[in-house]
Amino acid sequence: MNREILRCYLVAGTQDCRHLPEYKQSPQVALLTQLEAALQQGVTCYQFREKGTFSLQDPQQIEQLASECQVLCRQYNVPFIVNNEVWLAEKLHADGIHVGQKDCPVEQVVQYLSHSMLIGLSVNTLAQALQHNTTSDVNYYGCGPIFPTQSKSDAEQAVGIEFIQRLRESGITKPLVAIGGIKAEHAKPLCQAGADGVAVISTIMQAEDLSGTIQTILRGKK
Ligand code: TZP
Repeated sequence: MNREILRCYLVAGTQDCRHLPEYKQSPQVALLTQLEAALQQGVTCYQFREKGTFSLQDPQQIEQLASECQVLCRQYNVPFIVNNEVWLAEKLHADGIHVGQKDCPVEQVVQYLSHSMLIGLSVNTLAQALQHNTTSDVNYYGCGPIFPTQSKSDAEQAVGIEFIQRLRESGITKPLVAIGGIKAEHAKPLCQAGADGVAVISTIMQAEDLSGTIQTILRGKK
């Protein structure tokens, strides 16, 4: 896979839009508006993650929204990745699926999919990363949380920037994207430690200066 797509990776669903003015009108409009603004400013990948207390629950509404997000991503030539919901990724022919350690095992995901797509896996320990290091079924690792996060209620212990360096020093060669509590100015030290980019929810969804935030993230990787 092209590691460049991990440079500025936006993860978001309607649960991350409650502060936006459009949310009162419709959570879906709020997400689509902020996603399009972020795409215009140059995010390199988008993960549709509709999850948690304030997320949509109706599968039809979820599919409709995911499909609209996918259309936007196509317009900007940005990969559209689905979080965890293998049925949705399969149905929409997404560009990828991202799974966590507690989600469907990667081997089962591969078997379920009728066509090939990128597979991302969250890792929080070196052992987890070593497990898939030499297999081709996982295309990239999402590493973290790097710092404590407000956006995931069941997040694991924060691992710090050193985790990325440790993975590289231990021979992990797969593309790595750092996630969890990351601010724009962390992109540079994380990339210097060996990350191919950073994935964020709140830093982009709550940005006061969206353009500046995304440019700073993109400049983190030289
Ligand atoms: N996985 C690990 S941390 C996290 C996810 C989905 C949340 C990241 O959100 P934020 O707001 O960028 O800390």
